[in-house]
Amino acid sequence: PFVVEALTAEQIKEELTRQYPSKVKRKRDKQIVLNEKKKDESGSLTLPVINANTRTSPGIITQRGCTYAGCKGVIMGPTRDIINITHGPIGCGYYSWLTRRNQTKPPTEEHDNYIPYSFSTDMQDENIIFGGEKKLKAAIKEAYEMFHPKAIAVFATCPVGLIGDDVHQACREMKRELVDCNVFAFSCEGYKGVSQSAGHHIANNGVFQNMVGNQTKEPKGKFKINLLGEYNIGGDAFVLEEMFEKCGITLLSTFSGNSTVEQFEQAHWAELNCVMCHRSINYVADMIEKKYGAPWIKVNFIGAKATAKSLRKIAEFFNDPDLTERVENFITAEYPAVLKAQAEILPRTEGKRAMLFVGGSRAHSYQELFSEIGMKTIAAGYEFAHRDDYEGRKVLPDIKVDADSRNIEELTVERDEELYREPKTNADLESLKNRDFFENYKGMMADMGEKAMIIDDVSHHEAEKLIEMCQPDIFCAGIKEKYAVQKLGVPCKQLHSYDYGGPYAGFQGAIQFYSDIDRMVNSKVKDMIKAPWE
Ligand code: CFM
Ligand code: HCA
Repeated sequence: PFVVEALTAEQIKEELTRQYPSKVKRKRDKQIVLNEKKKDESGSLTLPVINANTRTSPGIITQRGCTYAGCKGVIMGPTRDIINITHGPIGCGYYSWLTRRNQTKPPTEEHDNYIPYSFSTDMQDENIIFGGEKKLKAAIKEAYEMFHPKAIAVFATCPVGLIGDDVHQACREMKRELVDCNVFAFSCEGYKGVSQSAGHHIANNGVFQNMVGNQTKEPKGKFKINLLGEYNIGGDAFVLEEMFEKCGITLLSTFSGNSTVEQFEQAHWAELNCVMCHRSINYVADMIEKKYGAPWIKVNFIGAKATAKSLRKIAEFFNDPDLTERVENFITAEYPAVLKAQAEILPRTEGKRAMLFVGGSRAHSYQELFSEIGMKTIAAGYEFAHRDDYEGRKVLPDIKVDADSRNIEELTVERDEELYREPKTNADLESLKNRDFFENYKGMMADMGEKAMIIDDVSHHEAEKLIEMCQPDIFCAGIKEKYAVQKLGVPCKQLHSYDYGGPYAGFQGAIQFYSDIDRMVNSKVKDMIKAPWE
């Protein structure tokens, strides 16, 4: 009944894949599931199994990006004072230049800001035929001589992998030559893996291996944390930085919104890691825990309730009366404005229905913001998440602190298998018990309604069908979907870039989001115009 009156959820699911060839249909059927929660014999809840993080069938129009995008764009993109050089033809560097809305602070005496620049080796035919390592080394040298950065990172694109340039060797040589500059490379060729997700893993391994731990002097401050998986889209991280400061929490580093080399290098001094976007950064959280001992908790600063809960979780971890008081004071000061905004907006938004098809994290985290203004998410899915983002993590992985980014596909599969394994040994059970206090990472399914539709790697065709059949009040996606959705008469909110709006994090961000959504779902403009093709 929450989908459409006339069709059952099962019928809608059938309709989405009806036109596919049988092999594709069989595959898609495992990636489109109705959220049916069942109790097993022991009384514990079981969730449906979803097929995720598998290759998109050729011919399907997917929302996904490539491994280079995940490494260079997502994880390393928001860093301020690393010179990020794309080793490849100019298009890869050009089209990843300032396309994600991660904001940064302007340059200071201590920290340069290279965000406005696009660095590329601009490979030509000659480099493809005779090799591009010489050109890469010259580019590193040129960048160093012009800017004297603390670090230079090199990103391999598809042709680099195909012709076999050794980017790591080139960087090792340049690091020796340049002495006071950290130079390292990522084998993040676009074709590796099945989506941008492989790029996150490669980037995490590289940051951990080349930067984390380099600062041997303990930084000052009380209640030291890192914020992992926050990329400062639309200024979100600025809101959170201010929030932590007001609460007396020392933020050592953010991975990687508005971040600096210095922040990465001191991250191992944190007492607690707070993970926002689990999908993109969980590898760093696990590696820090394993090597340096600091535990991690899942936090969410999207949504007012979630913000209050996450702040309290941090205070609970440190268990200090002063900190608890400051956190409570902060919540008390900020919450009335949130409640006021909700009371004003809710009568206009209550009962409206949303669909969220975004990335590997926001399709879940934004559902709570919608629910705060009475809106229900009737269908959702990630572009490139793994099973744990849907079903939750079952055990702690016994990970190797392994930075060999060349075996990334194998590593990722191995790790995923470990995460969904049912706890078997005493050590598994023990580690889960310890985790209970932190509320182990739970995925999207546990929070979604009965029989809500969950679709991994939704295709353009399926999205269009869903909209036609269900007529949601709002569809959340990215720039590639936006105008196709709007042509179908449904407003589309971009949850990647926030449609040039935001910030949406924390209490102030929640208020901003309620008001933007209210404006969109209650707009009368569609009734006033007729499309030229009608
Ligand atoms: Fe994490 Fe992200 Fe997301 Fe992501 Fe992305 Fe992004 Fe996203 Mo676009 S890191 S998974 S790879 S929250 S760039 S800031 S908006 S798809 S949902
Ligand atoms: C990426 C970046 C992206 C794309 C957004 C979009 C982002 O996947 O490489 O499709 O609108 O957030 O900028 O996810």
